[in-house]
Amino acid sequence: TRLILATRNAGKVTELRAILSDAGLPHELVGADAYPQVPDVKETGVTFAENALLKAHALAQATGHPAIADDSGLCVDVLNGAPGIFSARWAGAHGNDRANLELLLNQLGDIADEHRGAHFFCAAALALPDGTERVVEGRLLGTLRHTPAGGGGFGYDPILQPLNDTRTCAELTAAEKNAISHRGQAFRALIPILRDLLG
Ligand code: ITT
Repeated sequence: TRLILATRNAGKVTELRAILSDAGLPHELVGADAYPQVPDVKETGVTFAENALLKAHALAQATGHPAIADDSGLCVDVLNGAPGIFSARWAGAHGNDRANLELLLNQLGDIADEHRGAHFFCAAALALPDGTERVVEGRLLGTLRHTPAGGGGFGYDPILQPLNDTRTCAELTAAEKNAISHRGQAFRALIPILRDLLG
C-alpha cells in the first residue's frame, strides 16, 4: 500500500525516509509533493500532537491513503518552551531556517551555558482515510550554542548540542542524528503501530 508522508519540509522527508526504510516497511512512501493540488493545512492546533494530526488527516482524506505527519520544533527552557510550535515561522516568513536561528541566538544573547537548556520535540501522527488516528512523541535534550556549527541537517540543528555530545546536531552524520533524535524516537515508536494497523 501507499503511505503518504504529509510534509513539504525537505529535511524531514530525507530523515523520515531513512528512519522508515530501516524498518523495512512494505509500503510505498510518497511525499505530499506528489499531491500539489492538496492545499497546505492551517496549523491551528495549540500542541505538536494536534498539528501533526491535522496534517495527517488532511492528506489521508484528500488522497484516500494512510498518511503520516510530523509536527516538530525547538523548545527553549529560558523562553518557557518557545519557539515550540512556532519554530518554522519564528522570524516571520515560514521556513526561513537561517533567519529563525539568528533571531533565536539574538534573543538568548550571552546567557550562560547552564541557562541554555533546550529540546527538540516531535509528534508523529498516523491517520487513515476512515478517520482512525494515532500519535506518538519523541524529544532530544540538549543545550544551545552561542554560534552555529556544522552543515548537516536543517533548521536549528547548527545550534543544538545534544546532551552527552560535544558536537551540534548539524555536525552529526545523518545516521547519528536519526539514532538519537526526537524524530527518530517518535517514528520508531510509530512503526509497530503501522505494522498493526496497515499490515
Ligand atoms: P510541514 O508542516 O510541511 O511538515 P514545517 O517545516 O512547516 O513542514 P513544522 O511546522 O513542524 O514543519 O516546523 C518544524 C520546524 O521546527 C522546522 O522548520 C525547524 O525550524 C524546526 N525543527 C524541527 N525538527 C528539527 C530538526 O530535526 N532539526 C532542526 N530543526 C528542527
